[in-house]
This record gives sequence, C-alpha cells and structure tokens, in this order.
Amino acid sequence: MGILNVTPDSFSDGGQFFDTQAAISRGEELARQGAEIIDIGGESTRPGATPVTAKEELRRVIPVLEALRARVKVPISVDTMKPEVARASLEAGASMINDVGANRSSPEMWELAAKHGAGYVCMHMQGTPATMQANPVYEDVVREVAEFFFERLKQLNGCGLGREQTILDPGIGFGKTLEHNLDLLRGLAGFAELERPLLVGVSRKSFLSRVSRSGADSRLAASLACACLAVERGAQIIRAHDVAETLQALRMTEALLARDGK
Ligand code: 9MG
Repeated sequence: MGILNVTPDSFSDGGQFFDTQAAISRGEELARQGAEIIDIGGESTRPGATPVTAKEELRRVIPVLEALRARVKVPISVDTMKPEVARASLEAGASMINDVGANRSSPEMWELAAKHGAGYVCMHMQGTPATMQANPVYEDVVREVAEFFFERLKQLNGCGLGREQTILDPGIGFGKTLEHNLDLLRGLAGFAELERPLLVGVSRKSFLSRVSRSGADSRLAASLACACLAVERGAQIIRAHDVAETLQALRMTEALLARDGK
C-alpha cells in the first residue's frame, strides 16, 4: 500500500504533495513502482496534528481520487476518520476505507463500508491523534489489541460488514510507546487466529529513530527491517512511502521464506 499524503503538515513529505497535480503524479509513480493499493490521506494523523474540517479534507482528497481513478488500475483507499469523507470517497470510486479511528463507538463508518461493499481497514488506536502519545498504558499490549479486534469484528459483522471486507491493523505508533510498538511487531503472529489479513504501517515513523539512531529523514533502512519482520510474522499489506525499496526488500523476504507469490 503506497502512501499518498495530501496534507500541508504531513510528517513524512513536508507537504510536498499537497498540490493536486503533484499528488496525482505521485500517485501514478507509486503505482508504477508496484503499489497494489494507493492510500490517499487528507488529514495528518501524526501525534498532535491539527484536525481539519470535513470540507477541507474533501477539497484535498476528492480531486486527487477522481483523477487517479482514471489513471491507475490499482484500488484506491482513503485514509479518513470522517464518515462524511468516506461517503464522498466511496461515491467517487474509492475501493477501501483506511480507518485509523476504528476505536469509535458509532457505527456510521461501518454501515457505509458495508453498503458499498468496500474494504475496511480496522486500525487499533488508544485515544485520538491529539492525545494518543501522552501516556499510553497497557497491561499486555498484544492481548489487548487482539481483544479489540475480536470485539470489533463482532460489531462490524452486526453492521453488515463481512469478514472478507475487513483488514486488521495493530496501529503501530497510535497510542503506543516504543516498547508497545516493538511488542506488537514481535507478536504479530498472535493475530493470525483472527483469520483476517493484517496491515502494518511502520514507514518513517519516529520510534524508528530511537532504536536505529537515524535522523528523521533517514529512516528507510529501519522501516524496511520492520516491514520484513512483519511479513515474516504474517502481515499481508505493508503501508509504505518508499514503495520501490519496500517491494525489493519484501520480494527478498518472501524468497527466503520460500513463500514466493504470497
Ligand atoms: C494513516 N496512517 C498512518 N499510519 C498508519 C498505520 O500504521 N496504519 C494505517 N492503517 N493507517 C495509518
């Protein structure tokens, strides 16, 4: 899954792709590099990011989505926490909603995904992007995330969202300390019993710098190390900025695991 941020305050590209035309070109490039899904996001979810209105998010996302729909063959996902944005995106041809706010209690987003037969990424987060890194606490992060998935799958099913539409994501960096992130990556295989595809997003995240002692602009090698481990532990979708490099690393990992073609 290639990341296409259309935000002026994106932590990873500094707003480089905020301009609509540039975003469209970048989306085409991600597809050329081998992304099998393009994930468009119009609101930054980095810790402490300023929320945007639905109107502004729609202004950023919809023109890029519409243009890319006509230019790339791969499915397009929209990264949004707002049902209003999800609705317009699904009507404009998005195939999937990447919902980092799946910890909410209202069912509107789930009903929308169900109605459109769309893919739905159910990501775990403790808190909200504004507060999540203040003091995340778990007794056992892997067990608690698994319990969240288990309960959510029941609720999603109750909203008409089939298991086959749902992808689970432990939400690396979303209300997690460095140790929680490492525990989740090590423990990914424990989510296999839920029998849903697993998505993992580690690309360029700040915790990588703390372990690898790399600067904010040189987290690629650390991102790849985590992506390879995630695939080895059962992840099927890796959300990444650096698609060409990630694919190289994952092809090598698959060959080593003798799981070619998976
Ligand atoms: C939007 N976004 C940023 N990081 C992410 C992650 O790890 N997973 C998903 N699903 N979305 C993310």
